[in-house]
Amino acid sequence: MKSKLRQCTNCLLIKNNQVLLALKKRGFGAGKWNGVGGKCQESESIEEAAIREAQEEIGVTPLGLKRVAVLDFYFPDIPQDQNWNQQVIVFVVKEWQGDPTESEEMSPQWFNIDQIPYSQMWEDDPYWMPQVLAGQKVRGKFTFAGEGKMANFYVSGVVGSKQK
Ligand code: 8OG
Repeated sequence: MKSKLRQCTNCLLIKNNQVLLALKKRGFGAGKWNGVGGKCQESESIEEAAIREAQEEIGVTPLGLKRVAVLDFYFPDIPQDQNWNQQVIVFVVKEWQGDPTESEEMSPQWFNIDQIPYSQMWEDDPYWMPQVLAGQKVRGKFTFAGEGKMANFYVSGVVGSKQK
């Protein structure tokens, strides 16, 4: 059964102890480093969406997608009709075609796995990305206050509140 939350993809390309992140140049999450991805369309599977988004954003075609995390995001302060709540499916990609290339939307760069720029990323990322990069699978749920401050989280059995 399909999740009731709108679904989005996020792909992390990995090679030689490095992960490819891209600086989002416009729209939701502008100014933040992130994996590549976006909203899944009605007509496509989540894997098809992940491949399309990687092609559109950095000119790369993933050849294998490993589903590593399912993350739910809730924004209770944002009116329901603005539809900010969503589920992000995170994939690790170790084989692809094409060289990562800048687009109008994203500017890609390789980072060592121990030098991820968490201070310039979504606030929830340090709570799940290290586990994913260590080869673990993660289930996460995050609640944001206002437009972007993480308030509460659940990550694979760990429940917490962010210190203000
Ligand atoms: O299509 P759009 O650019 O809005 O897609 C948003 C992208 O950002 C998509 O890849 C999913 C991803 N994303 C969120 N929230 C978070 C988050 O909290 N952390 C990370 N790393 N990615 C997120 O929408």
